[in-house]
Order: sequence, then structure tokens, then C-alpha cells
Amino acid sequence: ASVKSYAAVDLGASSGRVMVGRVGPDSLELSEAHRFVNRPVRVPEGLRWDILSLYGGVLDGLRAAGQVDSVGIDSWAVDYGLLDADGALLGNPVHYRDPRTEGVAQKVWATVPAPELYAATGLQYAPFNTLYQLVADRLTGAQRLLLIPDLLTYWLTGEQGTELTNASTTQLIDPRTRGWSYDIASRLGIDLGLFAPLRQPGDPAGLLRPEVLEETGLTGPVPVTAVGSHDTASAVAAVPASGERFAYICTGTWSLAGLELDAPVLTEESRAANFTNELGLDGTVRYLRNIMGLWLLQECVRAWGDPDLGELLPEAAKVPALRSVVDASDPVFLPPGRMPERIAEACRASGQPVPVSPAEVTRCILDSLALAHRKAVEEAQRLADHPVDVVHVVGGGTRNALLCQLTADACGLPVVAGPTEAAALGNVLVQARAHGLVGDLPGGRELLTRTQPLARYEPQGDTARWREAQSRLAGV
Ligand code: LFR
Repeated sequence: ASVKSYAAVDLGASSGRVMVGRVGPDSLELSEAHRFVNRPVRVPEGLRWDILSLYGGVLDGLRAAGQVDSVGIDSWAVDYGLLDADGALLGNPVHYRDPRTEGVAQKVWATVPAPELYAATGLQYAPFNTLYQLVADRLTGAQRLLLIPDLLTYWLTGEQGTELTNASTTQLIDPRTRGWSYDIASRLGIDLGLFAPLRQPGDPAGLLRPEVLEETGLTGPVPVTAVGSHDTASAVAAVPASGERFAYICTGTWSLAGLELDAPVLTEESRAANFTNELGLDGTVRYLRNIMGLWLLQECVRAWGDPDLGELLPEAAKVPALRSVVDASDPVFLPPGRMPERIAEACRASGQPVPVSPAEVTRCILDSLALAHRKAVEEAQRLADHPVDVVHVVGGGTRNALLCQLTADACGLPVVAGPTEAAALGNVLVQARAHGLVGDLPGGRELLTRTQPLARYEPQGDTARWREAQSRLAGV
């Protein structure tokens, strides 16, 4: 009777899932109720999210999940839907890989110089930060902006809010006050009135509407609870670390590599190194760098006509290490399409052998990711003056043993891999905590360590060869 069930809706760039977490005083079990594809759609006006299909997937998932004590939603960050005065959605939300923000940052920096923008918001430069998207968009008729998880929450409950961890990716939040950056918004002519009031993870976000109950077969009242609605915030909440001397890498379409801090690092050096300060649970800061992640491999696999990864990865493991590497945090890899060619071009430009076979390209990608992990973990420690002795890898990449081992080798540190469904677990933990079932962040992490399967990879080989590989990319 003391076990409660929570539905965690977790939307990633390539798939969405509804997971059910069962939480007791000393137990935590996660099972999948429903998984569905997230297929962005290319229309003449650009790249769009199929938000109605995603919402349909959420409803199917809630029906499959059955009766739960609460629902929480997390997704990728920065993107939004615009509503008119009646609360109706104006068009399909634009995908952060849509090219419309090209060159927009430069225009913004002419008004607010990049160093000033960084000092005020702590956000790394990415062309898709909500701020740049807003400047690129025509907002005609828009009365309200809801970030993706907040939009789905609104459709489920009828209530509007802006959850803080995800709001911190808009580049309109001051990471010191954890409130809006009024000065930046007004200088760029952005109306903060578009945003619904801020909500904190753990806050109530309304009850499932009667129509939703009817469609999902659930019996009300079922509350929706705000969680760390940025998937990376939820994933970091589920890093099974003890103490503070750890780095994390949230792997999936992206690799988000960095540290959990209790204050932002807003120095010019940090800006130059392109580290971001996103907001996490309990006053924490996610100090990290966005690395292209398994997107590089996903796009190649798509170009090769979907070969079996189970066969490709062992072949890639046999290819000699570090023959060619690319800069996996370079925005040239952001848009979809022609990925094997773009990787070949990058290798050629830096005077390295061009990988040809899928196994060679795959090896180049995994070596490059491990190298980018190393660089981020090393630089974050230095810039934040926060040494670590372990690297936690969570998310989809934990299934890729080669990537985990290479990351340990490159960092020269042990890697603890797991949980795979970190975002969903972090989502569940915040709900459980809002209902008094688990304690603070360390308490949740301790529960994870006791209940979730984890794998450990010890560093092997000489880290000097990783340093050498790094030097090939310097100055390219
Ligand atoms: C990961 C993620 C990253 C964010 C990127 C774009 O899923 O949320 O944290 O930078 O997607 O939203």
C-alpha cells in the first residue's frame, strides 16, 4: 500500500516513451508502458515537430500505464508552441535544427554583446537557444509561449506554467537569481509577458481534464506534477553519484558532459570554452557542454539504410583506434543529412585519413565522442575548480559498451554506466518526492544506487594518445 505509481512521459528527439515508476520506501522499479517514434517533418517552410502525434502518443501511453498517482512530463529543451488569445496552438512548433536561426545570434550580439549576454544568462552559444528562435520568428498573433513539456501539460490539465529547469535554456533567465532576465529581454524587444508564470520542479501543475480521463480510461483526480521538465535536468537528477566529486555525461542524441555545481560559472574563459549554466533541482547548476552525441551515428545509420548496430559496433571495435577524429561539438554537424560525407570532409580538412566503410566511420564517431567527453570533463573541472574522480554515463549511450570504455580510456577515469532511462527515473523521483516518498537529491541518488543495475569501466591504455588526437583538432 505504501508503493505509489508515477507515469513519466519522456520525449526525446527520436522517440517518446511513457514509463511507469513504482516507488516504495526502499524500492524503485521502472517499466515501459508505451514507446512511440518522434518523427520531425520537413515541410516547405522548414523542419517541424509533429506535436499532435506526440500528444497522441502521450495519451496512448497514459492509457497503457493504467491508474497512477501522478504524471510528470520532460522533453528536449528550448523549443516551444505559440498560442493565440483563445489558447489555441498557432502552427507546429519549429524544430531546433531548423535553419531559420542562422546568423541570428550575430544580430543579437550587435545589441547585447556576447560576453554581456553570457555574464547575464550563463548560456553557451547554440544557434537554437530560445532567445535566437524568438528573434527569428514572426510572433504575429501570439499571446502565450509554452515550452514543449509545458504545452503538453497545458493540453492535459488546462493550466499554464513555465517550468524553471527548462526555462533556463531559453537564455532569458538569470542563473544567479533563478528568475527572468528583464534587462536582456527588454533590450532585445522580447515580451516576457508571453511566458506563463514560473513553476518549480515538484509544483502541482493541475489535474487531468475530464476529457483526458475519458480518453485514457483513468479515474480522476489524477494530478500532473511539474518535474525537471528539461530531460537533461531529469537525467542529472538520476545520476547515481554519491558526494560531489563526479562528472556526468547524459548520452543520447546529444552528449551533455559536465558537472553539477551550486553556483554558475560566468567567467569570460568559461564563455570562450562554450560551457553552459542550466538550472537543476534544489538550487543546482548544470555546468556542461553540448556535444553532438549519437546524432552523428544515427544520421549515418539512416544514410546507410539502417544496418544492424549489433553487427556494426563489434566491427567498429576492431578498427584501429584514433585513426581519425572530428570535433564532435562543432555546430557544422547540427543539421540533418549527408552525415558520412560531412564527417569525411572534416577528416580531410584536418589532414587525417578519411574513413570509408561504415565500420571505419562508426569508429571515427565513437573515438570523436570519447575525445569530446574527455575535453569537456577536463575543461569543466578546471573552469569550475571542481575536481572529480569518477564519470557517470547515463542515458541511451550506456547500451554502447564501446563508447563507455572509450570514454573511460579518454578521460583516464572510471566510468559508471547507468541508468539507461535516467530522464524517466529523474522524472519519477521528483514526483515521488513531491508526494513525500523520497528525500532530497542525495536520497534519491542513494535509492538509485541500491536499485538500478550499473556497469563499471576502468580506464585502459595511455591517455597520451588521446592528447595527441586532441592536438590534431586544435586550430582547425
Ligand atoms: C537533450 C537536450 C539538450 C538540449 C537539446 C536541445 O535531449 O534537451 O539538453 O540542449 O536537447 O533541446
